[in-house]
Amino acid sequence: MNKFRFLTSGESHGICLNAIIEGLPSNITIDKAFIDSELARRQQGYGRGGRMQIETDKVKILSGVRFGKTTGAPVCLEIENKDWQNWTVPMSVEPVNMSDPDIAEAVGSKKITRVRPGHADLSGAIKYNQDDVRNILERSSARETASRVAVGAVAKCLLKEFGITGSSKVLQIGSAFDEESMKKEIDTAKEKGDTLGGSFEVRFINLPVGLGSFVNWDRRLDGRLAQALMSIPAVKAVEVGAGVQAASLSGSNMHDEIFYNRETQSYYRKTNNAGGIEGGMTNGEDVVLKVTMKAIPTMKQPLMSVDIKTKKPFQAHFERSDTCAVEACAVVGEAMAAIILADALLEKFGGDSLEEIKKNYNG
Ligand code: EPS
Repeated sequence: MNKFRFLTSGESHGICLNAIIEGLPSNITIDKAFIDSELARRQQGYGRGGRMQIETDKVKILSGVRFGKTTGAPVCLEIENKDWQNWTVPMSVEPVNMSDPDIAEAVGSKKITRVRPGHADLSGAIKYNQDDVRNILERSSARETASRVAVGAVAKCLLKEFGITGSSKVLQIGSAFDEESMKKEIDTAKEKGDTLGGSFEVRFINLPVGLGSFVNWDRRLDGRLAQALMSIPAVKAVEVGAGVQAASLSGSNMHDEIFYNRETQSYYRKTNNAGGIEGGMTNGEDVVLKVTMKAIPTMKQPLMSVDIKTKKPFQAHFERSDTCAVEACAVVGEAMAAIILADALLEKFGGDSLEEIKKNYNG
């Protein structure tokens, strides 16, 4: 069982987003302002759309924290959807009176039957037996990643107690590799009603040796990180260290030679093609991950698809969207990596209070 586990709930245009975290030890300092600043980072980035102008994501901590510190009880987080005010009728939890023409119009205008290629719409509608794709996209929307960033920020509060910190940077947008040409590509895509993907790096530093394990497949840290990062909507590839380049590197070029520093009494490497993970365990070097995100499937200039009601060809549905959300995705990537590293840290040094974990860690 995961030591640090969480569940999220909430729809993109529902009342709010939630998360419950379980397994947090007591006495961890939880900084609400820090969680909010992480949520604000997720909302930023060149090429975001109209929704981000409506929302100012802020966390409400509902349980598990007292006087700024965890008590060991589950931590419940809530993020309000400001846009909910505009969706009270079409997203009503209670049944609505469809014989009222105003209500029928409000609900009908938000009904979606023109599925978007590349999104969860069609498979989701078939799987959950829905004739209104709204019931699929409300939950499959990347809005859900706001919850994950809040949970990731809590995981970072735990990691910070051990000097472990994370960061990310955008590497590529479309075919552009520097900021100016990235912005230009986003502007051009926006003009055309198109969208763009890209890639980013996530890096964590100051990790102790031995998080994760080689003894069974599901304990390998690289596998766990890859799963967590692949679970972010629109992510199509995750690489560790040299990643796909490893295919063309010979053994002597790939592997990082090992040295010993007598002063600090620790092993080190001068290169990091392993990305900080050997044998499914941290080796003490930076954990370096590269994540590739596809272009967002909601497009102003939509692709051809089929209306699931009439089965006739139609252009896919467009409400509004981001042109590019790679910068936001990088913040979500940091959060997911932080969650896995917090889980692996608790697994190795586990205890019920911060003091107990520190004792094990220092040992
Ligand atoms: C998002 C909120 C969504 C989208 C976007 C991400 O809000 P809305 O649907 O109201 O515009 O802007 O999600 C997608 C485009 C998608 O395809 O999932 C957010 O909060 O990041």
